[in-house]
Amino acid sequence: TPLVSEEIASQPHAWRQAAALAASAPLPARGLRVAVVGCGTSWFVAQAYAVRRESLGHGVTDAFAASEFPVERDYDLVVAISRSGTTTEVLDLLGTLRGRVRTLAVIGDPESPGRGAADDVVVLPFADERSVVQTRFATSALTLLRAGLGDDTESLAAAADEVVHWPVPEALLERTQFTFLGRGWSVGLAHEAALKAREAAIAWTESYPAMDYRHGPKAISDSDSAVVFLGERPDGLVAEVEATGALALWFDEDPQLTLVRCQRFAVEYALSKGLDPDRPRNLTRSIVL
Ligand code: F1P
Repeated sequence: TPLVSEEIASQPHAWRQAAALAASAPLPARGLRVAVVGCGTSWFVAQAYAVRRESLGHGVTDAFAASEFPVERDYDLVVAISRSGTTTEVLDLLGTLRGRVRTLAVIGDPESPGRGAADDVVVLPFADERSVVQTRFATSALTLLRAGLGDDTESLAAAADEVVHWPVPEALLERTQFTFLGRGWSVGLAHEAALKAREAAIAWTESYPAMDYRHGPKAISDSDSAVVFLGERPDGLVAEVEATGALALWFDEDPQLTLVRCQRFAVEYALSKGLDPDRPRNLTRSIVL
């Protein structure tokens, strides 16, 4: 069994541990103007959380790739997410912000420089991973943050017990191009789903806000494509996807659970192509420049 499969399967347990930390962790208080930053997977988690927090009425929340943070903009708190706690752009930004704005780091590795880089830190050592491809840390960080917003993370973990063993349909594995669509806070999850299959399986994947599929991305869709919806499906869009010949797939559940299915897909697709999802091409566990 690939290592990443074990990490995927262990998510419900890790989510419960992450949620248990939420009550005592220095998570963003209601009403603060918050920016959330990260790189790669961690940036996509930042995007999902930002939209979730703001849409639940907890306050203005923006997400940025750590390299693109507008340092002159006024925030009350900057939250940096990094599994490794070593990613250069994240550490550089936290250094720049020191003394200028309050910062919180959410990291996986307690021994990393990320630990001392921010004013506050939450460490999720139980969610840290040996794999290059992130799965469990990303969803556990999101679960911690969502628990802080009052989301029902216990139901989520209970539902995930089954989803982590989802048998990926053959009809999906037969396709060669994959588009992931989200709405609201699941847009970030769609980007993360697409990244998983790119990293683990060198797959041609794209991701968009669902409504934007109509504005160009549709042109590449045909009977070799699959379109996976994370979250809400805009009226008429499934029919529009199917009219191109593409397979449309969706699940009526919390989009975080659909992301887990997409992680499962990434691993199974890699294996079906004879690739080792634990050894993704050209990637390392963290990017230190
Ligand atoms: C961020 C990250 C991962 C990506 C790759 C390189 O790491 O970009 O998202 O999958 O492995 O590193 P981190 O800052 O969360 O450790």
